[in-house]
Amino acid sequence: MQLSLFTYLSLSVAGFAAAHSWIECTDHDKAGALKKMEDQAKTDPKGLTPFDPTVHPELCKAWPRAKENPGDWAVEGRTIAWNIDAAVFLKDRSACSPPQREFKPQGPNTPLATAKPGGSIVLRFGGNGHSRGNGTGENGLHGDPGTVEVFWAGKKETEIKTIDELTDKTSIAKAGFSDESFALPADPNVKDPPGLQDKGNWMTVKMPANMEPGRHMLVWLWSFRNKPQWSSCFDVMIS
Ligand SMILES: [Cu+2]
Repeated sequence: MQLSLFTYLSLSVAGFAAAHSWIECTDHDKAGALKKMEDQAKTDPKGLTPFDPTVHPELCKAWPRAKENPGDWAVEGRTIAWNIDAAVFLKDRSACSPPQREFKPQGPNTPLATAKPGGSIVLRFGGNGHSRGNGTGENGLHGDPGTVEVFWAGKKETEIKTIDELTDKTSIAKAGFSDESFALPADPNVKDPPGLQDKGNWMTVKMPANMEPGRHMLVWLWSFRNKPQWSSCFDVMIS
């Protein structure tokens, strides 16, 4: 089972349909990152030496489960990122990757996000070359970059365990994958890497006003080709 999942993931990541993304930060300084990215775009409009938020951990104030600071992007893509489509193929309906399936206290270098009820957090994930539809269509061709959605079980210290719990009832926020994306170059006809650089993608999520103080588990889901594809799991401490 492990071997076949690994094989499936390897094929999926190595193949031309390798659309993948995961949450790398749960409280990101989007304004600070945009300033750096826009400054860089002025001197390099083709985006040949793009600003990459993954090498600026100082812009991140809170972290998802099992994330190291700063962490290894290539390793995280195989461990933290959860390939729901591949798992479903193998009859595994887990909502989270193995290292994100339970809450473990996070150290001072990777604290949880904090918010007030009704307040917002800014999630950051990599567009990873897919913000203009590269690899998100049928058979790995160009398509709609899809949607991102966040789910909450409705109570503190309560886990969402399976994808069957990712429903309209548990959804607290939904947006387009590229709604808050900063991609270079500005020319929308450039749809593919290496010409397209899109490491700066965000999703601003408003916490439900009825969240009680305490730790709340949330699931982020990226869907394209009209089905769930990738998820990340994290916690928010409500004050
Ligand atoms: Cu990808």
